[in-house]
Amino acid sequence: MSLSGRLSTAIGLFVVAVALITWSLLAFLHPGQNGGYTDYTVGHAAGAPVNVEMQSVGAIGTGFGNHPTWVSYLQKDPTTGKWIHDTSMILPADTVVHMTVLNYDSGSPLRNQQWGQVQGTIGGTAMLNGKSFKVYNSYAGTGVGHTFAVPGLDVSVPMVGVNGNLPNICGQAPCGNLPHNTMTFSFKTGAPGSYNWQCFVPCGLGYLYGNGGPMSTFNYMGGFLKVVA
Ligand SMILES: [Cu+2]
Repeated sequence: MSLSGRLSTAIGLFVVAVALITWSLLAFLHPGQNGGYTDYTVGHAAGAPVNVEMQSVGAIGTGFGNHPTWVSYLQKDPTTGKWIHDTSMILPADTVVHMTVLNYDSGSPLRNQQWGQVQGTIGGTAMLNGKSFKVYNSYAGTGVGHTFAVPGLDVSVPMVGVNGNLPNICGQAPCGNLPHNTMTFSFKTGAPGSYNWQCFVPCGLGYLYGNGGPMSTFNYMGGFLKVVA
């Protein structure tokens, strides 16, 4: 190969290497599809409540990243209405948040019965398919799959599982009309700050005590609420 040929090959390879490094750095710094936070403050009128819709699934599938078998939450983009693999949000302070979580995952008896209690919501209750409840007994019924808990706001709500023996359990998000339980509840964001939210049910199957993998990876079983003035 001529000198100019070798030189252009070397330059070409160098450009590819730089592009790959930049891409992996950006992917590492911004794991979410929207840069890690979905913004509910755009066009928000002061005092108006905010609606957040999420879904929890037993397996995220191949459309949302590198771990198709992991359990995960997803969030509905309030602008496009599309399900995105992004579990963090920017919310206005001192604002009522109406949460709707569609849980498509099966459940099991809880290791800690405290996780079956609804805490910190407005009225101290949540709705399971339209019926109000304060405590879910995970030894009866279909068990609990996950929790949506914000320790900094004392909020915790169990996500009641679907019957795992159903033939049409969702195997890949987003799950559409497949069997699910609809959990609705409301809470107030309070003062500006960064509040983590997480699932406390050790649902990371195949990981040490169920607490690795999706339980300890951004955008799966937890995220952040960035509350702004
Ligand atoms: Cu979980």
